Amino acid sequence: MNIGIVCYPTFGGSGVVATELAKGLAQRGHSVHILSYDRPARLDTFQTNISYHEVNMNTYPLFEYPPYDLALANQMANLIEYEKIDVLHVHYAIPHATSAYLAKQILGEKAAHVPLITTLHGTDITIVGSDPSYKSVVDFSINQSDGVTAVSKYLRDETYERFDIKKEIEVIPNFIDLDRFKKSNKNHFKRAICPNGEKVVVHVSNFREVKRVPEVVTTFDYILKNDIDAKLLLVGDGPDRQRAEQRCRELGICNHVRFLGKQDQVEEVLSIADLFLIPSGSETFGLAALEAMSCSVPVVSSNIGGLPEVNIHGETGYLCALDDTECMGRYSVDILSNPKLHKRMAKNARKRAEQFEMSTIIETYEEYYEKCKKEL
Ligand code: GMT
Repeated sequence: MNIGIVCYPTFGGSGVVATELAKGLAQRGHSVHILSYDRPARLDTFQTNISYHEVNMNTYPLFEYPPYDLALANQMANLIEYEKIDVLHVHYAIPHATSAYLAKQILGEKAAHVPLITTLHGTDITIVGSDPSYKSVVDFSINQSDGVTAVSKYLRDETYERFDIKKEIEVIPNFIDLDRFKKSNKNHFKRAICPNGEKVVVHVSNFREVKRVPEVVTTFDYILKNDIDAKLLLVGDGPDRQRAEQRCRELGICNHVRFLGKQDQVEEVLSIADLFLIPSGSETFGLAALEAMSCSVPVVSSNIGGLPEVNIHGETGYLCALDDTECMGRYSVDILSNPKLHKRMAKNARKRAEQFEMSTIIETYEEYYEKCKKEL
């Protein structure tokens, strides 16, 4: 098939999933065209059957807000007309599903055979999409899609709850490359960071408020106060970094915390991790948790959103009520101080990750594309 994939280029989950899907489809012989305003972070190597199309936007003095949605729709129409794509798959509803609808309207009959598939990822529904300033447009655009998928059961149910959706939403979960995300020997790295054999606690995110990074620091402080010699590695960057740094200073634990910034090879950091913390206030799936689990790292998380569909309480880690840093701290101490428990959970975490194996989920997308094409 000739497939158009539209996504955000950032380190955020939807861009990562879209790019990994594009790479997986290309490896299976499809031609893939990626459309975005910048090169996606995970599109880091040349692949013969992937073409990247950057959305060109000429600004004009009149525009206080350059109309990206229109430039995107224009380029989507070109993709359908000249690259002859068979399927247009957009990741994140805003504005991608709306621009895609417009592109199809522009082409009329010429685009009638091309299904528009929208994959919902999270904040496009739970936060931004539900904002009254976008809600009607999101509602309309989802209903105009020929196929709609959500990355978890939670997100599917939440979408039905918040919007007036007449379409059937198919749950196709996020996936993981088990060969890339596996525990590998990084002893030199571990020795450099933890010269005294300290335990390693890791958090990876885009440091948005919803990720509760200061709470990661508070939980880590509980771990230290309970006599666990440990280091906290924080991977990523974003709006809450300063608040997290401030929390370290207030607690006087800055010498135990390393801010590593954005990293391309997260699996290397995860390879030396003993525990992964993800106390998010909203999380429709939690791809970061799945990446950690695939590297055999037990997870302590909040019990909200799609996280319980990934992290199984008492098996792959523990779940705590939102904002309960004491509960997260207690469970973290349990795991870090009990080698037998740690070993069992690490093994279970990897086993659980195997259920989200990449090629199986990519096949599910292929079947879904075929189904949507047939139904047109
Ligand atoms: O988490 C973010 O801030 C990024 C966001 C995105 O849309 O790029 O991630 C969402 O999609 C990911 C991939 O499907 C999910 O794993 C994340 O749980 C979800 N984030 C939220 O719901 C906050």
